[in-house]
Order: sequence, then C-alpha cells, then structure tokens
Amino acid sequence: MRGMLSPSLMCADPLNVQQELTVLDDLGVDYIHLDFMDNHFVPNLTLSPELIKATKKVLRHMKRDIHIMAVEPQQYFDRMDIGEGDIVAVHYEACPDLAAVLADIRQRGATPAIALSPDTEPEVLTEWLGRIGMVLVMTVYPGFAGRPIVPGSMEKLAAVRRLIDESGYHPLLEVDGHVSWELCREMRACGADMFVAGSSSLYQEGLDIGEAVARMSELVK
Ligand code: S6P
Ligand code: MG
Repeated sequence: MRGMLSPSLMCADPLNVQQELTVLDDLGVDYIHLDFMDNHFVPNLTLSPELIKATKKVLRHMKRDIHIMAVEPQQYFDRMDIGEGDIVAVHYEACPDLAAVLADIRQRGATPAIALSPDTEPEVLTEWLGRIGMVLVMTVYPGFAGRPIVPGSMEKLAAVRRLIDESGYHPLLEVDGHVSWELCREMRACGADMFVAGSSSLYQEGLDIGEAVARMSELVK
C-alpha cells in the first residue's frame, strides 16, 4: 500500500480554513488530520468540536482523521458529528474503559483507532489490534505543533509495525509529530502508512501547497 498524507489542519491558516480544506481535497489528499485538545489531557486547546463538525460541509473526497487528545472523549462525539468515513483516534492513556469508547465509535459507522503517547509501550496494543482500524503513534509529546521528535521514536514505530504484522490484523499505522522532509522517508521505512504533515513539512512558510503535497507523496510512496 502506498503511504498516505494527513495534513494537520491546526498548522494551516486559521483565517482560511475552508480554502485550505478545498485545496487539499482538490489535490486528491487522502485524509485531513483534525486535532482536538481539552486543556486537561494536554495543556492546550486547538480546533473546536463545532469546527470539526463543520468540515463535513466542504469535504468531498478527503476523509476526516480525528485525533482526540482529551479525557472522556465520548462526550465530544455528537458535537463532532462522528460517522461513516471518519477515523477517530482516542488516547490509550485517557480511556479507562477503552472497549466502550471503541465500540461507541464503531457503532456510529466510523473507524476506531488508538493513539499512543511517546511514553506508552507498544505492547499495550496487543489485545486491541483486532478491534481497531488504525494505530496512531505520537513521535512528539502531544499538545503542540513544532515540537522536537522524541528520541527512540523510529524504534518504537518499527516495534509497533512488527506487533501489527505478527498479530494477523491489519490496522493502518499513522505517525504524528515532527514528520519532517528529512525524517518522513525513514518513518516510511519503519512501517508507517499514514503521515501527519504539519509545521515540519507541508506548512513551512512560502511553500506552494501543490508542490509540497506532490513532493511529500513521492517521499513516502
Ligand atoms: C500535536 C498534534 C499533531 C500536530 C502535528 C504538527 O499534539 O497531535 O497532530 O498537529 O504534530 O506537526 P509538526 O510537524 O509541527 O510536529
Ligand atoms: Mg495529532
């Protein structure tokens, strides 16, 4: 399978959200990465549930890749209008009843996913791989764009890849955090399928978005 891009909307121009979405959609990008934060699980706030819901009005082909960095993530599902076609990642560390949260996402017709913060061991995934459509590995500490990669992240990505391959299940593997021009190829070699592209790549100032998408797609193909 070719590597897929998931540009991070929190890194795009906040005054031109609709245009940013339309341009990416027209370029044939597979996913748009939508970060939600609650200022508790992480010390920041980003896209609102209402903005995440509103993206549905303009997206035609591009799918929503929703990353919820919040405790009790279920409380936001209605407000984000989660449904068919969405991938919804909740944090392993934030869900005491993970089975119920994943079942809720699936029941809405969306694809459940588990996100792992940098300090969480890959092995916690073992019992869940048959119940999810994607694993999101964070290679920076969650909460902000523009952070440095956490040492050991490549090894962790490769370890999650092995775990998935040995499980007999086929969830996608997404990498989120400092997916730079320099590192995205190595992340691909470690087994990532989906690449969250933010301030380390697509959203660097002065780049033509069409050229940047083409260049990154080629690097992770
Ligand atoms: C961070 C969030 C990420 C960022 C992404 C930004 O907590 O989950 O999705 O948007 O990491 O990309 P970069 O290249 O600035 O790290
Ligand atoms: Mg994210």
